[in-house]
Amino acid sequence: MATEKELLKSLNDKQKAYVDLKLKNPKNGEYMLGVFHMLPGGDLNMLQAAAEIAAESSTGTNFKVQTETPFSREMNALVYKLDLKKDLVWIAYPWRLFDRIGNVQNILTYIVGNVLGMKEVNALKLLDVWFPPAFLEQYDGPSYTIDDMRKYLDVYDRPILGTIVKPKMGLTSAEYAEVAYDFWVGGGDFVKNDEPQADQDFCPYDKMVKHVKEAMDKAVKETGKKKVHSFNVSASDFDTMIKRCEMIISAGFEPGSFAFLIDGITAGWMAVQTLRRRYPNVFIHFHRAAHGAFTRPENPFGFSVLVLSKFARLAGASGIHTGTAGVGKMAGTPTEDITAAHNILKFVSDGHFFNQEWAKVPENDEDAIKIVHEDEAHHIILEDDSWRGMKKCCPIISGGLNPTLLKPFIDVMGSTDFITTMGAGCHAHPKGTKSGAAALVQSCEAYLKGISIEEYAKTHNELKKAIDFFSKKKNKSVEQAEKTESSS
Ligand code: CAP
Ligand code: MG
Ligand code: MG
Repeated sequence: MATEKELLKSLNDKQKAYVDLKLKNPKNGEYMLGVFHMLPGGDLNMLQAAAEIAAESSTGTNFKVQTETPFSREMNALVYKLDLKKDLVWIAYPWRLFDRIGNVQNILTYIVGNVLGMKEVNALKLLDVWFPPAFLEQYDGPSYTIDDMRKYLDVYDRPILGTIVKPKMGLTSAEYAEVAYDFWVGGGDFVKNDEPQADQDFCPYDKMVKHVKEAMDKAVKETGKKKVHSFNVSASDFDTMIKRCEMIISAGFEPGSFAFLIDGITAGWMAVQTLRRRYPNVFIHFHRAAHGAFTRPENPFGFSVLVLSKFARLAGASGIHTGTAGVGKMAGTPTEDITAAHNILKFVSDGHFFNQEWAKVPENDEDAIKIVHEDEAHHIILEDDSWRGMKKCCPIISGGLNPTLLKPFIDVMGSTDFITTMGAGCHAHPKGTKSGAAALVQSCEAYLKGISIEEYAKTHNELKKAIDFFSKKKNKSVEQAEKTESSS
């Protein structure tokens, strides 16, 4: 294996300008940092390929150009570390490169844009990122958080229990609202549209909103409990997205009783940040459909669930789906999904390569440091009421969960500070949605009492039926996947 010295000697003039393996203190505040798994393409070695990536993701192109200036060179991204055994590359990005009004779309266009298509690499996956404190100040971060939702629902010290209405599509607006009503009266807190819900002729958006309002009013009256509905406001264009938001607000939902769901990958980061900036008092629910194209472990190009989740917090999502750590139906591993969940929840947390502080906490501020390290505060309010930290973004845990899997997931997560949304896990219950919701509530009660669900099911029939049904009929495709995984 070539030494760093030999690798350095192999660089051409242009590549040399994008490498500094002696970069003093990359965490000096000038750089956003990234770590990639990378395999060089063509006949390039690791350092040559990494330099090409740093060039393309900052100021360069495939040749050194005559039009460079001393200042443009200061904006060069720099390869500052290599791990040749693990095929890892560390790159420092002068963050003045980025759109200064806090623009996530712009950053991703640089660091996982063209570079994913370059012939100079045979693999390029962004595994972790680090944001310097002053950089964080440019970004909104979440405004309305799960803490606000807990206050509204009066639900503490347990997950917020939710569902996705199923079938995924095909119900009329009245039928849709009926399912939501059944879940709420069954004891559930939170109902979401599924990620493709929009304005379909069999379920017109305005009628869906109207029927959900009636269903919610009825459920709140009957249960005496507040309820929340997360409406998918993703649309073909911003005007339509905003129109849908305004339709919900003018339908008379009280603040706190509704969230805006956005398909952040397919609708885009501009949509996420538009919603955050226009509706700071609404829970912005980031659904990540299509993230697998970038994040699946077997995909050599893209970025990790951790990276996606950190940028979602930066963009101001109140919550994002972070995966069930292999407990549910989607591909995902505990390390990846749980690291992501902790990184968006906590104030200070370890990533795969970086320990991220989501705030500028001056060394001498003993009180602030005490709050941060003691109660994992997610924001510090200064005397002048300005934020000095980025609030939490909550994990939304979905994908193939059912009441028998709630505790196994909590055990892996190590916290109940999340929203869970179970679709089939509720509506496939042999006794229907209301019982499915009751079974979810009972499985949560059992957890909180420290009783096994089997024990609790002896006196809770809906849970018993759920255990009989879901334990036996484990999702065939998951079983198959597990079999192939274990045999490979
Ligand atoms: C779950 C779900 C969610 C996925 C998203 C679905 O339904 O509504 O969109 O969970 O995956 O459409 O599959 P089920 P993730 O509860 O019936 O599985 O949370 O991993 O982003
Ligand atoms: Mg700020
Ligand atoms: Mg869905």
